[in-house]
Amino acid sequence: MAAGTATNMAPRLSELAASFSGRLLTDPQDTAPFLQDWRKRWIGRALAIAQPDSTQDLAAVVRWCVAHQVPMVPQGGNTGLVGGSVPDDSGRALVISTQRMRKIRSIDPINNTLVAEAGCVLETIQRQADAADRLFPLSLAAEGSCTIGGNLSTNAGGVQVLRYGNTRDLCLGLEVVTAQGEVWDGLRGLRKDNTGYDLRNLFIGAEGTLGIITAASLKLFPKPAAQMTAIAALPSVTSALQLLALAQKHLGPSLTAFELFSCTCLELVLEFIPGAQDPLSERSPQYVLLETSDAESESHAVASFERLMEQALESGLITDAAIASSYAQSQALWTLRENITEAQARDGKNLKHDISVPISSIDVFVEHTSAALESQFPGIRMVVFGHLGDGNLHYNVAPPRGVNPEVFMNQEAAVNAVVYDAVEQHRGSISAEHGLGLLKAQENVERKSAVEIALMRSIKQALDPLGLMNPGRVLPLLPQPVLL
Ligand code: FAD
Ligand code: 2HG
Ligand code: ZN
Repeated sequence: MAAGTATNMAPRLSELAASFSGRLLTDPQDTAPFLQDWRKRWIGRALAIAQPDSTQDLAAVVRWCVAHQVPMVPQGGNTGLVGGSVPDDSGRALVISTQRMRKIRSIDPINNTLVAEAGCVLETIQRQADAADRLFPLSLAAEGSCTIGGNLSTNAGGVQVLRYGNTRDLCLGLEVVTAQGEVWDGLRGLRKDNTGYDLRNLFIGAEGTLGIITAASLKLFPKPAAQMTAIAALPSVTSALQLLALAQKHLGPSLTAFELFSCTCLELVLEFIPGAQDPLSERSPQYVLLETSDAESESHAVASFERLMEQALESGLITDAAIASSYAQSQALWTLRENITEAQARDGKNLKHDISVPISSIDVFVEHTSAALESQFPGIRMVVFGHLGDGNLHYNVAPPRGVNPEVFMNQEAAVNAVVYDAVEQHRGSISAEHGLGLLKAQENVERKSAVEIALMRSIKQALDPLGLMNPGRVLPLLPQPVLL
């Protein structure tokens, strides 16, 4: 069934269309992009796509869904990687897209805050902050399409968490449409507020399962005086950890990014991303892309960065390095890191594991897990990269060359068991920054304590008693009682 073709819903849809001023998409050509995720792993169906124009408009849509018991799937830029933003294939849900709610409501350079509507694209927020001589530091490869509502709902990480924290740390207040269709105005720009339970932090990272974020008050920061970017070649992940400690000693809080990627990742980018170039003369097992954002001056940035790189070379921690001497060169280095996801998508099907373990355990984790996978799945290709400074790796794996990708994908549960058992042994997390969505909801329940899951279920029950908000995401659906 294509969107909007459920005949018994047709009169109701016209009632919905009349109840709000935004757009309602029902033509299959218009709805198709909203029904498939970025990875093309999940393709669903929906009653329609509602695109409200304002908070009150969105609240009216939610109230209509409540009245008619229609499940809702909030959607921002649809760049999520865990299947949270697309409906299931029942065709019963309404996708509520924030794409028409894109206003920057205010910027306060003294309070260092910016209030944005949920559908604002991250890059637009970065630009507006920049125009006000401030920095909004959230940065990820999908920033040209993902929205702040989606970033908050997944508590996105990205490449500057090391210095500025994840999205949760960048938010001071929220406006939310509740699962009942009421508007909660929690858009406070306060750095101190101890007035009871922290509702804002419940909605952040909830992946649209508790309510719909409609606007946010975001923290701004001073712009750095100068930035330096470099890529370093290293013999091992252990050397990368030692380089991290050295960089933190030399640069302190000026170290804003510390990203690890393997030779396999680099080679994928060189193969699939036109214009990508290796700046170093020889291949190396591992690479680190590091960036410093200096508050003082360009000369201070250059001096401290060069001292660090010299010492790292002299001590043999790194075998080679290229330091960008212009913005264009810095962008070219970032291309190698930021395009790994795209290159992997072009390479074909793969299994993603967005995991975190204590930073100090990362080398042991990689060594043991890779050995276990290689022995169980000969020829498996490890595509390991990520935010080393946060203890967060994208421990992705691709089928052995020549193996039918479908056959490999059928082994997903067995591959996941190896990776997630290792994560558990290190008291790590099976989802560091992408969320649970559909992909990991069941795995999470199986690996967390009964106490923790019961607490999560009681929060869900309290805020969304009808279970209409993004059902089955974060918490798997419970079996329905059989009516005799
Ligand atoms: P969507 O994909 O539309 O939705 C994501 C989830 O949030 C869904 O569950 C949806 O229902 C819910 N949601 C969306 N909007 C709202 C709202 N207003 N209210 C309530 N719920 C809502 N993620 C990282 O953390 N770090 C990275 O470095 C990173 N890099 C990426 C690189 C690429 C190339 C791609 C494709 C993705 C990357 N991601 C990364 C994942 C993704 O971009 C983030 O999860 C992002 O935060 C999703 O934003 P979105 O607007 O696209 O949300
Ligand atoms: C990144 O860090 C993203 O580039 C995407 O989080 C990771 O493709 C992935 O698995
Ligand atoms: Zn990431």
